[in-house]
Amino acid sequence: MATKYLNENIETMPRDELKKLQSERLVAQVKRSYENVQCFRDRMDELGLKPEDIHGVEDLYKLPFAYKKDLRDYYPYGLFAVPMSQVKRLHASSGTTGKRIVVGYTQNDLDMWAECLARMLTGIGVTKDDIVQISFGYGLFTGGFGAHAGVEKIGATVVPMGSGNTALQIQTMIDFGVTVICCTPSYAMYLGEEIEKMGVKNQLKLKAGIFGAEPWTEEMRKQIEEKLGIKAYDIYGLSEVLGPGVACECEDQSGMHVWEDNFIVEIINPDTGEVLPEGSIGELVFTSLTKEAFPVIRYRTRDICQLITEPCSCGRTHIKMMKPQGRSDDMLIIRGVNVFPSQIEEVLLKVAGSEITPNYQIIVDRVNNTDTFEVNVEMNEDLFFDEVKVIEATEKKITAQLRSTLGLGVKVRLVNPKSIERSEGKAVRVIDKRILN
Ligand code: DLL
Repeated sequence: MATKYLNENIETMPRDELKKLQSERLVAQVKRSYENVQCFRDRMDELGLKPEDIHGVEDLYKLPFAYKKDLRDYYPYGLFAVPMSQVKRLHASSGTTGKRIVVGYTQNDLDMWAECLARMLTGIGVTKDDIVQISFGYGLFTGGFGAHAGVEKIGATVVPMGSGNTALQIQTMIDFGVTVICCTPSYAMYLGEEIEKMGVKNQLKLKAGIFGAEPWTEEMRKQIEEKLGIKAYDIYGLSEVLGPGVACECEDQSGMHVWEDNFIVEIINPDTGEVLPEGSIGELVFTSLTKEAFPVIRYRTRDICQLITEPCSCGRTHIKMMKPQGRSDDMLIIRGVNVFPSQIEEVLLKVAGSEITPNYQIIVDRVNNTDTFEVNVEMNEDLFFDEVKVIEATEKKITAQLRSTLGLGVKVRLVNPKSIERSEGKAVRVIDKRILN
């Protein structure tokens, strides 16, 4: 089958032209950010840099980094580069200390986002004759609405299902003749298992799936493809840079093309900030070239990854990123939801500070291909000697608050005082038993 492009000129643009386009856009973006974003201007000034010093991609390394913490420090709109009257949409995600981070989009940003997704959909053979079920969460999370706009752009039929209610998800796929499914890879595995249990695989019309928002392995890809009888494609993105669609797989399934007309990607040493040579493993750093409302320059993703520069069989010239291998910070991704241990600690202390000790442990595992999430917390002596129903009520109180803060189901267990193993160095707060290779 011949490769299909949504925007052939851009997707197959020779690399030297692409670099020229990036350079022009970078110069303009730096100037706009300098003029409109105080934090960026201050950092440039500190380095003695002026927008005129940036002539193109070759000067990128001179620019200051941006961090997730900045989004918290300038919460909610301090990093926006346009007046709110031009911001058409807001999305949000977890921040490092529990405070949400907020990102905004102008109409042009939303159009660019839809195009990124539409390029992927077209590239993997999705057309207006397809029926696409979106089982990413809708709402402040970027997954649902992000994918939705791409599907609408190519004129396919969108089924805006949202997450949860597995039986209804499967019934919908069968009844509506769904041909493409979008969700997290762990949820795809779960759907596959339920479909097997129900014995309804032969009633499905699925041919492809688009999965992302959390790390997954080639082994998981194989299993999902088998269980659902589809081809499974990877999609990467993060709220700060866009949402899903910053990088997308093509038919070749050999890495995700970063849409380099909209983003510059670098790999750096996470400890020193030094830019690493082609092919190295390090931290992904993105610069958005066309984003208007919320531009980021040299944004440190904390995702550890490798880029591939070899030409792709699909003919696209845009660089590919491999599956991210992990993160250089303590962010956990549980059932697609970003969770920081500090968020959990904050809730524990706030709701039950007088009944518990500050010793807790987060245990994450993957059972039947679904992430499990438990928090064990030590009671203090007073609670320990109290009635069982008081202990249960405390457990319930913590569970409810954690659920509502994280937007994620969790099992909380109050354990005996001094029963959580003490460590000699840093406290081991997180036990992540999921094995990702
Ligand atoms: O997860 C956006 C998204 C939605 C991507 C739907 C793909 C599909 P955030 O909630 O801001 O945004 O989380 C971003 O999730 O820095 C990675 O650590 C991780 N991540 C996202 N996609 C992948 C992927 C969305 N394909 C964080 N593989 C990122 C591995 C991924 N990790």
